[in-house]
Amino acid sequence: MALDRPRVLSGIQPTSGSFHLGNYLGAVRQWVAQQETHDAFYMVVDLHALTVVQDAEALRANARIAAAQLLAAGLDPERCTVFIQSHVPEHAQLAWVLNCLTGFGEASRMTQFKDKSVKQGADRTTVGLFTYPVLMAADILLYRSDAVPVGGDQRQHLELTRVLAERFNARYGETFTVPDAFIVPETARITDLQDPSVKMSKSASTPKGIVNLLDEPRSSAKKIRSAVTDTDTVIRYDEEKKPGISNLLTIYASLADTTVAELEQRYEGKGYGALKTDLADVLLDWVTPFRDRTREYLDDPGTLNSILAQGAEKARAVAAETLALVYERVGFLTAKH
Ligand code: AQP
Repeated sequence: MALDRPRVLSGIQPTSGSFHLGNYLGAVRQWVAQQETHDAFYMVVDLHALTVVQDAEALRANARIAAAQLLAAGLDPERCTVFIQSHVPEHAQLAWVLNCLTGFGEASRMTQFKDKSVKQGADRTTVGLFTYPVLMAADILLYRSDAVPVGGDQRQHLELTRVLAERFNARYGETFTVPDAFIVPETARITDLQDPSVKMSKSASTPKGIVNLLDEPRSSAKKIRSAVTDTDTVIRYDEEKKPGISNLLTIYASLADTTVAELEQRYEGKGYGALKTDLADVLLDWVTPFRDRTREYLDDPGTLNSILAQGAEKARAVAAETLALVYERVGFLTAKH
């Protein structure tokens, strides 16, 4: 990996057995593209997953399944670094330092926390969920990432990361790179197939509203065919008036590597049924080999383990260097003192 390339880092939670279409189109697809142009670090964020109750065996299994899906999606360990967050202890160590730099009010304003904690109730909401964005800032700043490819729901967390980097730099001297969010506007928010006013999400979507990549492909195709649209008949992108059709056009354009404008032209005079049937087929053709490749990685734990061990080693080399500098800057006793 060329050293002069800008650096990217991003992560995905192993909170359910399968990624969904929003995770793939909003984030992972960009990761695959950026391994060609960037010095790229991608991780399965199991520390973040612990912010909600997890069964230990299920979490372990899901971390492997998540890593296998990243490889199946096209991440190549020769071109990027793929690792498991808990294999690099520096994430939690830097998070503590950043926690002590974050205002309580500042953290309280994170909308994702507010939404989730209201839904769960105060007693079931962990302090870990509250400080989740600070851990995310640590993830990013440890690698001095220039850019962070994420879906639109992470924009506020990225803003906090930038604020913390600038605050640390101002207080202790230039240490962190202030990263930019890399959000592809077209796919920043894939919506629920049954309620296109909300984002597709593993915690909030109904089973019919979410396409899980590892589900039986025919059942996913069926979900596309029964997606909620509107009473109009024209196939046109209009997020406000036609959110359901617009979501399907976004998914279609992205999976088929074409543009929404081209699809609008192609489907002029045709009904919603034709668009849905064709998109269901496109999804089927993409997701079937994806599932097979994921299965192959899971059936070969030796290879998967060795990819993740190598990834952790490469990640730690970078993370340890940053943490050592941070410890020195904040005034901890080190071997030098
Ligand atoms: N619907 C979406 N559209 C576009 N991007 C999305 N992402 C998630 N949902 C959409 C992006 O996927 C990446 C990994 O997400 P995550 O594992 O951190 O989980 P998340 O964002 O918490 O995903 P969910 O499904 O929304 O989980 P819950 O319901 O638990 O909150 C991120 O880059 C995210 O932006």
